Amino acid sequence: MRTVYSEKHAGHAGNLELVAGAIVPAFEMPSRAEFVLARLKAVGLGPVEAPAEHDLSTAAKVHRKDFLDFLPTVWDRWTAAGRTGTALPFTWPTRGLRGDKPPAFIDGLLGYYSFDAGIGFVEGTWSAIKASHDTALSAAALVAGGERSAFALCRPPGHHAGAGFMGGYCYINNAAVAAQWLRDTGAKRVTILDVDYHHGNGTQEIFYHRADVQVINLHADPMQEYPYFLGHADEHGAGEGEGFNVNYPMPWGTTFETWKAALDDGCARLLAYAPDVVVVSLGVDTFERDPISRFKLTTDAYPVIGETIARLGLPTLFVMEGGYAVEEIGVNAVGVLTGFEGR
Ligand code: SP5
Ligand code: ZN
Repeated sequence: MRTVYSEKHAGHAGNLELVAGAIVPAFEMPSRAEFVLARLKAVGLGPVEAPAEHDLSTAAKVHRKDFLDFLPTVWDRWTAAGRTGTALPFTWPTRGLRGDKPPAFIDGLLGYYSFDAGIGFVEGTWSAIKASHDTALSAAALVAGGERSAFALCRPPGHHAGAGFMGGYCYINNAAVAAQWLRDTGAKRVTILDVDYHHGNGTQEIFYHRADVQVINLHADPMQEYPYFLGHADEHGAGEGEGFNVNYPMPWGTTFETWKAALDDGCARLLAYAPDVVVVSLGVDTFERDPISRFKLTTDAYPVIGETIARLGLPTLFVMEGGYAVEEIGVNAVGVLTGFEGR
């Protein structure tokens, strides 16, 4: 399997986040991608190539234009305000406030275009976001070009980013942009299968009213877990998208046995939809020792996930999302890929 990877992710470093009442180094850190890269080289998964540059025209079909225009300006606006360190939001337009009027100053804009504080910016953040987007599109092009599968080693991740907002370490929704591009280049139907521990709220929002992209999400129950405000079982799409969004919320402590039953059910829903291509939002924060998560999957589960996805018999694009047990992220993520390849 060919991997697309950009070293530019490394400029998105030294980020901070609020966890349990303290500001700490962000769990989403550069070493994550480096451990995955080292592991796929160690097992000889296949060639690793840099992405080509892609413009934002496909991203503009799944994200709002004003949001995409804002992202590259964050760091300049932050430094123009005399700031250093990490650009972070602290106020959001929730119920009772206006969500239709972006303010002018950077502090207000950061809140307007996000839903949480897990989206710090440093000087290299935009370049990493753009490279991650390019990585997803270049890997999608491999699949569209006839490869059975490809791996987009994206960092930062994407599935929490919605049409007009970032959040949860995510800025541009890489999997959504890839799915849109696959649609535009000939796929009639695309399924996004999101196996990250957290609900992919951004992906759900982007495609909620569409019938051409099925979205299947396996995740921790939002009654207990981040992102809290989306991901319930009764969210099944609306309008033309009715029936094409499928959620499998599961409680803290879920083991692979329960999780695998949800995956099998999701795979049956996927096959009934008969997509031309599958995009897997590949998070491995379901791992038992993930520092921010509470599922109980063990390392030997990941190859089984890969085998199960391979049995769908469809061209498959893997897009890296979460996973914060840094030492094990490589073994677990690459375990899915080698499992897919049947070795
Ligand atoms: C892509 C992705 O996996 N994003 C996840 C963002 C999660 N952000 C909120 C994390 C809340 C952590 N709370 C648990 C603290 C345990 N010490
Ligand atoms: Zn996650």
